[in-house]
Amino acid sequence: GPGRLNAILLSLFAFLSWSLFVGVMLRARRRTRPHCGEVLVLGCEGSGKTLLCRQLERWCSSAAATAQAIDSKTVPSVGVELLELLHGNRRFSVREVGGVMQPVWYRYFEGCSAVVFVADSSSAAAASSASIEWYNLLAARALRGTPTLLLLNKRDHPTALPQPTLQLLLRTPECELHMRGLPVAMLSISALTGEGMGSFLEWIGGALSRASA
Ligand SMILES: Nc1nc2c(ncn2[C@@H]2O[C@H](COP(=O)(O)OP(=O)(O)O)[C@@H](O)[C@H]2O)c(=O)[nH]1
Ligand SMILES: [Mg+2]
Repeated sequence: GPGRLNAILLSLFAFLSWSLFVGVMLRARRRTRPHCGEVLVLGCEGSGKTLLCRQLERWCSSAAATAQAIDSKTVPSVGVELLELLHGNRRFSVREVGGVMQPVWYRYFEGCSAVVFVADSSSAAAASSASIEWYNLLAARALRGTPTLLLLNKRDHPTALPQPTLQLLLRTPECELHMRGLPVAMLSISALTGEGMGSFLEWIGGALSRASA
């Protein structure tokens, strides 16, 4: 009868408005997810910062991580580039500051929750330049207590230096000794193939939660 039809329509209406309400709430929650901080990406020119950021963007997109290659043609970045990313339930930003801006890197120290230094490991010359900047960075007083990561990039490269040579050039064992007690870590990665990105994102997650704790 008409009573039954009314009841069906009423429950249909109730169901639709409930789903609308839930949808709006979920969306609002997503939007108001707290910002967890900023990851500062530094490194010499051509070390792979821009490609790394592109890789990060891809890993953080909803399309999830695929083994598919990304466009490796990058344009040397002048100045500063800022990315807003969402990974898991973390919203954070990534700031790339170009190698030519090295004299003003320190200006960005205060606003960041974590520092990533990208080192090109594809040649002895590149690794040596990286080593100098890396040690300057470690000496920066403003970064005391900030989680800092040394990323050995371009591990896929045909001329990538063997690990022992790299350790010698970057003096990583000494660095560990010297920096004992400081939150310094090291990871091997390829911004081109995405190798090591999982561990890198894990490190970012840990650093951001430490910073917000
Ligand atoms: N083989 C290889 N090439 C890379 C890798 N990362 C960056 N490159 C290349 O190195 C060059 C400089 O990279 P870019 O991201 O612009 O360096 P940036 O100046 O630090 O931003 C580009 O031609 C990249 O495609 C990597 O992991 N492996
Ligand atoms: Mg760049």
